[in-house]
Amino acid sequence: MSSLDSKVVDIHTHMYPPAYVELLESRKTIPLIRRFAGAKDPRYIILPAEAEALDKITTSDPNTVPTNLPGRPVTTHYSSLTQKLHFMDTHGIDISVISLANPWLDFVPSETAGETAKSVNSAFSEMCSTAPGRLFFFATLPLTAPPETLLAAIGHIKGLKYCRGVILGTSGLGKGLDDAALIPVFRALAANKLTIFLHPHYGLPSEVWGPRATEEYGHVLPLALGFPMETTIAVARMYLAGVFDTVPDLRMLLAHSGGTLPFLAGRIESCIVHDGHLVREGKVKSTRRTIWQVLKEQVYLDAVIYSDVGLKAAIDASGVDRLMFGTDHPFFPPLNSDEQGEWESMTWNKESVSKALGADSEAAKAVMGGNAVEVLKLYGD
Ligand code: 5CU
Repeated sequence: MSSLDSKVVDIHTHMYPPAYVELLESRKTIPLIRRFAGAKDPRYIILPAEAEALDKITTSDPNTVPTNLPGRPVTTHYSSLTQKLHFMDTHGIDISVISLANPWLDFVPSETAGETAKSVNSAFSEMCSTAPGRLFFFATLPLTAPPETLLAAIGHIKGLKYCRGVILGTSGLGKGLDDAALIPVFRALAANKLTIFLHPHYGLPSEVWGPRATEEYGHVLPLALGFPMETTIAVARMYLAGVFDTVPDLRMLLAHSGGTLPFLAGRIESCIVHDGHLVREGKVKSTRRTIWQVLKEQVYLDAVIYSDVGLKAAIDASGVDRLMFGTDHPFFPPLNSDEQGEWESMTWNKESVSKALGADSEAAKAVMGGNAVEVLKLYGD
């Protein structure tokens, strides 16, 4: 294990409690988990393009075993705590802040969302208590539930010892994160010092990828481009709606180094300052906080960007004290080597930190874990 001042912390790492897997297995529409004859692992199917591929298989000859199964394999890495700890040990990770993966509880009916959230969050709490000091978690909110149930869920998680925030998608209550109806939720999270880990799921509409994407380009376009654009758009909308000023104590950790925000913040600023409509409405005052300021005051970025080029942009935008290492485990397993060994998806991100900041520099240590320990208070057992 590393010494106290140089812990390695993975803040972007997902777990699927068994009850959540059962829920997905019981479903007929995405998101769902489905077994296919002849395939070793069940498949987790979540993206609209994968649903199309699933439809094709369902309507094809049942005696033909499909070569290209939709979705991704559900390996033991999804639900096994032993496996998570093994992954951490293999890669020298001291602490993981685990979270449910997309699409969380976005599909759960309103009537059962509150109870489902309670059971998922209790399962996370229980998992963390079995490895004290090594596991903390971001809880899940029942966004489809009535407002009072949603606020009660925050009351529940704030009392959970290992909970450090919530993982949130971009759909909010159905109208996105610039929806005024979400302000009480943001206020309650901020008041309880619960950081929002903002994570994409919905990407961009399938038409954007063109007619060749499903057959020929795998998951590359929705994952590499759709996810980051979704995050970028969600945060830009929050900024334009004044959410960060309305809830100044709100703290958000953005997945995938903030999507493309570090790269596009300048363009967003220029478009605001040159927008005649906004200027006439008095929304471009000299006292306003720029998006650059918000990035440095209320936003943290993960370091899941796989290259020092993107990482340097993220550091320039938010500051080296606001970047936090992550792996995205159990996604992106190695395809040509043993899954129990090293994962490139981990080593690429780690090497990017060394390349951007110098191996073993104080700044690199901060990004690899020090920032997360301090910001998310990952101490005590
Ligand atoms: O491979 C994928 O689809 C994903 C996903 O759905 N969520 C995530 O966090 N990473 C990769």
